[in-house]
Amino acid sequence: MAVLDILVYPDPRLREIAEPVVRVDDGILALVDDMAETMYQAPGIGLAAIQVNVPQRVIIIDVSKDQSELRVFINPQIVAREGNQEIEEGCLSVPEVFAPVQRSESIVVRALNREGERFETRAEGLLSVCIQHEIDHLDGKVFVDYLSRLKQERILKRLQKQAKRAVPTASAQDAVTL
Ligand code: GNR
Ligand code: NI
Repeated sequence: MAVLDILVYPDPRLREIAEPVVRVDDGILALVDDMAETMYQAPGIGLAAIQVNVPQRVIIIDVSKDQSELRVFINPQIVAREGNQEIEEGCLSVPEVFAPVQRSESIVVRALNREGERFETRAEGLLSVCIQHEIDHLDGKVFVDYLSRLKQERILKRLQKQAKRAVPTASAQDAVTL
């Protein structure tokens, strides 16, 4: 098991469309384990493989209070949706930024589990939001895409400042003085 690096917006690799998993093999299971360790230590309630630079259609979610209900969705598809809800979203790839986003209230998801078997489940509330947020990642989308251009520009500026704070390397300093 390993904690993986999480790509940070606006990294262009977050714009890739993830490929369907062809076979749920040991490599995919090892990826799921590493993703879980990465999500729990962040800490976050969801993670898409693309966020750790693996462009495959794998997402994990745990919305429990005590990190006891890991859910794994491989090749997830939303097959039904109903209603609307808006909650304040955050993203491990957009650190320290939170904003309300409109999503479907209740969804039905079809996916493969860790055994490679097909299953279907209904989700509402936070779980439903999280699944929609993660599937967006697989399609190269980030929650800030739903915000106004003004908010997107503010977020980009904030992340640029954060990056300078976090990594005061020679190259980052050069970029400022150019
Ligand atoms: O940790 C996360 N919290 C969260 C809160 C509200 C709506 C969605 C999320 S998902 C996010 C983890 C993440 O970035 N997943 O891609
Ligand atoms: Ni996210």
